[in-house]
Amino acid sequence: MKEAWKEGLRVDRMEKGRRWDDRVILLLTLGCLVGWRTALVATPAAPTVEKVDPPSWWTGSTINPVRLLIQGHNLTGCRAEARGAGLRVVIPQTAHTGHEGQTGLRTSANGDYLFLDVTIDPQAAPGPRSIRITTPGGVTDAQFTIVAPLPRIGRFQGFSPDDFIYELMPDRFSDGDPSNDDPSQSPGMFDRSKPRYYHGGDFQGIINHLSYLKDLGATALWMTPIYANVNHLNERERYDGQAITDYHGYGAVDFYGVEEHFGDLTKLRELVDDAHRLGLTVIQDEVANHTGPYHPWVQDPPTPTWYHGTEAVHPEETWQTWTLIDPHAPPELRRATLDGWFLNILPDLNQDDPEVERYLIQNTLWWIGIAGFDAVREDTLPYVPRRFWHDWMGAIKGEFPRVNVVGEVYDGDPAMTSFFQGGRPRFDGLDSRVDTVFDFPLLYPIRRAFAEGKPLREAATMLAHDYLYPNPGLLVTFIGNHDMPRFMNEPGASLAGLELALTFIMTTRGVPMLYSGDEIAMPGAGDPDNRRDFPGGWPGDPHDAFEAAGRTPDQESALEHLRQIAHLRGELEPLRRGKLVDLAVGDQTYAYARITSGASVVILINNATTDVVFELDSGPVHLAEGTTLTDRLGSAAPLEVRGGKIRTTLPARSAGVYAKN
Ligand SMILES: [Ca+2]
Ligand SMILES: [Ca+2]
Ligand SMILES: [Ca+2]
Repeated sequence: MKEAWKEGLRVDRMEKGRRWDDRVILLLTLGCLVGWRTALVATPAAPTVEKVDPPSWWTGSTINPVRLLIQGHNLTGCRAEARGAGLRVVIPQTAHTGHEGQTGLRTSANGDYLFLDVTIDPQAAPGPRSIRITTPGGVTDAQFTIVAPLPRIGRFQGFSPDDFIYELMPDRFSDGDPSNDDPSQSPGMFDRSKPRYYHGGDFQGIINHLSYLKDLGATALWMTPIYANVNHLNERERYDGQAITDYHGYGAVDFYGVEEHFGDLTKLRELVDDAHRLGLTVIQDEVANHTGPYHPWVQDPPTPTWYHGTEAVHPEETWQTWTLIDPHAPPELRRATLDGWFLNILPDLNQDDPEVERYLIQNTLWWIGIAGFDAVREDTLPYVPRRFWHDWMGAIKGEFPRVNVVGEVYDGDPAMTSFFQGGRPRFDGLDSRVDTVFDFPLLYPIRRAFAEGKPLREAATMLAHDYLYPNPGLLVTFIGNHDMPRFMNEPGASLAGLELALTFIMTTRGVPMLYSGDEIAMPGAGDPDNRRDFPGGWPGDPHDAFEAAGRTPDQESALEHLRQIAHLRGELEPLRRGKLVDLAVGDQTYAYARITSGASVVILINNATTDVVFELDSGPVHLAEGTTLTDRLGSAAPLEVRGGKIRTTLPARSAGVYAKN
């Protein structure tokens, strides 16, 4: 009641203000007529609103009030009132460096940004609302929508070791809607002959092939970012003198927008819903470290400390990530790594500015809550202060307890990567609370052993470092991603080696991830050659690798192997949840088991170019004398426990995955 009374008063004041404005205009007009030309200078310009971030929020959220960042012009000294039931404007409480008008509302010094909190009544009916903004110069409305929360069943599920993640780049997977290949608001950026231009892949193309992913055995989908990218060529980042496009999505110009080359928010939600119907979870790729060089904030930041520096004056990224885990490093030594601009181009956000922190936290929750995502893949994790991740994770878990996060720590040293996995406080007293990271340290021995033919022992000895991680079982294992040459491009790579590498990540601990194209042994050097279009994803493609009939014998062999091992992993619980037990490690041999309370699976890998005899003590596997295990991949001879031993011969470059029938 009290608030309604206040709102009534505000309306009354506003109406008075408007009548006053009308009189000013009349006087000024008269003034002009009699030659008072200087009076025109005093005319306050009318306020305008161009954008409201976030544009919507749901009832019953842990975030209430919601902080709005309203972008427009001439907002200084404004009053604001919500119009429509269930929404109230409240004065933000946190400290802020901007101008504070007599109304208590804070704007940027130039009047282009207004920070506003709105409280959403838990009982509010979904639908559009507006916020009336009044200044001496006039009145305008900012649009905001109250939405109903998405039903939780089948959404916000997180991923687990039960999952197998398929990574794809939306622009390079499949073009399901040629009408968005060359959109009217961003023309001239589509050219399939240019590796750094848009190629036309989109959400519809992914929707069309969800059943392909399901058939492959994938249970989770990670798409590289779908934020809106700049609508013209990127002239700042050039290769061989040529401008590029930001088709990859890691240079957002609007964290609340969807890239129109891929589709719109409605189509994205259709994709997520369709994936959920098939039992696939969806992982959103997010970037909190930086924006694209053309983000409007770069020329007009909402606060003076929005970025680390300006386009003209800023630290350059020095990649000294060791300073971040060094207990002896003072903050000054870490600054260039935490605050630096990647490539000297990508504007580095300042998460120590409370408004930036609030913006980024709400942005993450908004995407999850509006689109129904299940998990987040977070880009460039080390380059953002750990205190931010701690707070950000707390907000995610508070709203969506099962949603989890995998962070990118692009480093081969487990002493580095493990530092960033949450679960325990580190020397700085902070627990990042980030659920997990990618297993880059295991990637390199996998590449060396299975592609180059170097000792497989390196992979086993890398796993010995698992003690460094709070939760090694949730590490995301992989044989390649969109940022490195393809597995098949390594010197010495072969189909047999690829299949062994896939067998290994599907049977060791962790959550296996596959980068689109590796299932058909796609070749490709570094970026951008590692981002070729998936064959068959475009109308008129000469071969359709989505269908068995369109695959070459090598493509079919690799894909069928992956399909078999992925489905076997789904069938045999120990491969997903079992304790990893090392049985024997040789230079080119590795024998291990995955053991649950009820079952064991034994995995033997021979990476040598000759046949090898395995003789193992069966004790650690708890198998009774006379037990027979058969190779569920179907090529090796059965194993029998005799005299407490398992003895078998494996042909060159082969593996067996043995379980009781
Ligand atoms: Ca398209
Ligand atoms: Ca765009
Ligand atoms: Ca940074």
